[in-house]
Amino acid sequence: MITKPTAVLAATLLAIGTALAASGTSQAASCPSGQFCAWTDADFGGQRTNWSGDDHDWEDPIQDQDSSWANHGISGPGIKDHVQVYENPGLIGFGTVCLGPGQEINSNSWGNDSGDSHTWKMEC
Ligand SMILES: [Ca+2]
Repeated sequence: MITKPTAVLAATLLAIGTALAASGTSQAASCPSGQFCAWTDADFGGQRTNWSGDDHDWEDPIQDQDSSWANHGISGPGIKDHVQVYENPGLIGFGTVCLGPGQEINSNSWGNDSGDSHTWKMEC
């Protein structure tokens, strides 16, 4: 009576995990696992820059040229898995785009050509 529902639950969790893995592989943007990526053109086009950590002073070609973004960072409890981009170096000024784990933004008029720094954080 106990093992059967547990087995069903386990099977359900396994199915959810498989579905998540499947959706992960179907992401539009080409960005390495564990990294935050930004492109100079919308729709993940142009030149890509990618980071595994923070960068408080973006350089060419991505500085003030970012037009699409993807967060392929590792997610989990206690992990800084969100990415906040700022309009100025040093994580100051307005935030432009903020991405949750796995989120991809193919264009954003507010954040377009504005980024100068970013940091990984717990939430947006
Ligand atoms: Ca651009």
